[in-house]
Formats: sequence, C-alpha cells, structure tokens
Amino acid sequence: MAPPRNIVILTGAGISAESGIDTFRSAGGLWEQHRVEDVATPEGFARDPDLVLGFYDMRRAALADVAPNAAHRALARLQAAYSGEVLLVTQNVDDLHERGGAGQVLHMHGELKSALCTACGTRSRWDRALIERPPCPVCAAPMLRPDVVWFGEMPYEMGRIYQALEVCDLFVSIGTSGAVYPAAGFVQEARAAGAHCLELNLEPSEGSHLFHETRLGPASVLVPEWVDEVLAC
Ligand code: BJW
Repeated sequence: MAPPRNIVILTGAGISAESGIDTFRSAGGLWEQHRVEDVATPEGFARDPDLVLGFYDMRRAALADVAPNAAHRALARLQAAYSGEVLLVTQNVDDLHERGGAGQVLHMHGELKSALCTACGTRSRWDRALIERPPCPVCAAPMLRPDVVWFGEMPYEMGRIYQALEVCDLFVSIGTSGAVYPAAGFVQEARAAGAHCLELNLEPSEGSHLFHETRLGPASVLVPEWVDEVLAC
C-alpha cells in the first residue's frame, strides 16, 4: 500500500461552472458583463459602492438557486476517505464545496456569505443584502462590505497555504485559468517541493506547461474519476 501523502488541491470557477455559476474569463463570463476595475477593486468600491454592493448581493442571492455537482462531492469524499492530508484551497467565493460535504476549505478570495466591517475589521457570517447598509453585528457601524479579495488586496490564509505547498507531494489544480496571482504561482511552489502537479480543466490554463500532467474535460467527469484512482491506490 502506498504511504499516506500530502495533497494540496486548488479549485477555481470551473469547478462550479456545471452548477450554473458563471466563470470570470470564459465567453459570456462575469468579466464580459462587468468591468473588473468597477466591481473587483477597492478603487471601484470607493467610486461607486452601490454598484459593487449590488453586484455581490445579486451573486450571494443566486447561491440559493444552485447546488454542488459531482466534482464538489468527489472532493468531499476524498477528504473523508484519504489516509493522508488533503488541503482544499479554493479561489471561489461560493459555498458549493461546503454544501457538497467538504470538511475544511480555505477560501483564499473570501466568501459571498461573509461580510467585512470596514470600521472594526470583523468578519461576520452573512446571508442577506448589504446594499441597505445594515449595521455591523459587532460595532454597529453601517460600513459592511463583501468579504471578498479584490485586486491589490492580500488573499486570505497565505501562510497556511504556502506551508502546505512546501510539504506536498501531489498538487492538483481544478478549473482555474491560471490568470490571477498568487494562486497561479502555486504550481511553481509545489514543483519546487518535488510534488507531482496535475491539472484538471476544460481547456489548458495559462500555466499548463508547468504541470507534469494535464487532463482535459468537464470537472464533473474528471474529478470523480481522479478521486476514484487516488482512493484505489
Ligand atoms: C472548467 C469548466 C468545467 C470552465 N470543468 N473546468 C503582474 C504579475 C503578477 C501579479 C500581478 C501583476 N499585476 C498585478 C498582479 C497581482 C494581481 C493579479 O494576479 N493580477 C493579474 C490580472 C495579473 N493579484 C492580486 O492583486 C491578488 N493579490 C495580491 O497579489 O496580493 C499581493 C500578494 C503578494 C504575494 C503573496 C500574496 C499576495 C488578489 C487577487 C484577487 C482576485 N479576486 C477575484 C475576485 C474575487 C471576488 C469575486 O468573486 O468577485 O477572484 S478576480 C477572479 O479571478 C476571482 C477568481 O477567484 C480569480 C481566478 O479566476 P478563475 O477561478 O481562474 O476563473 P476563470 O474564469 O479565469 O477561469 C475558469 C477556468 O475554468 C478556465 O480555465 C476554464 O477552462 C475552466 N472551466 N468550465 C472544468 N466544466
């Protein structure tokens, strides 16, 4: 039997695409419908907070109409059944990994169902709209913003992620274009640690050449197949 291994999995918008959540950079994706500078930067928020709050309120509300798919469920099955370590890192702000049964998930770009108080810095679980400027549950200031990471801001959990990459021996990137750093650089960190690097994607990502192996197809097919392989070892 193979010894337990340390697996780090990075997921992106592609894993939730078949659940009906728009990706960012595909044809018809979110960045064709909205300017990145307007809705995903601190400067855009300062310029037009109503536009930004409305954009995230709409996406938070839309979570009620989607469900996890076979790829989310397969990763949860892996986390539960694998004898080694499995760290699941997502760039996604949806909650489909959790609703698919995953245990611990690191949301490096934040979460739609969390609000960040710009007055006291508290992060609060949140599932209502923000556009009406509700008070912070801790300090009562009406200064909540979506708890998501915009361009120019520091992603969450970077210390834990880099620590895991340093000791991982399998790195798997699922459904991300490799266009956004620091996530796009994780494959290089994992390679430097001697990990085997596998990409599962509909199309090759920008950093596809950095992976030892690329499998192309829909996440709902590729991910359960790969999980079956790992659990059979
Ligand atoms: C399927 C599929 C199916 C479809 N099955 N697959 C120059 C060089 C290097 C870096 C920089 C630079 N200039 C600026 C930077 C830094 C900047 C950056 O990367 N900019 C780039 C544009 C170059 N990064 C930042 O500012 C970050 N912060 C930072 O760097 O802090 C300093 C720091 C330094 C050192 C260490 C640590 C930190 C912050 C980035 C924040 C990104 N925020 C967003 C918005 C979040 C909130 C929201 O959701 O609105 O995060 S942008 C957006 O892109 C979102 C995503 O998480 C992220 C990645 O997108 P993703 O998931 O890859 O989606 P897509 O649409 O791009 O791709 C979908 C993929 O799915 C495709 O590959 C399809 O093929 C695939 N797919 N269907 C399988 N069925």
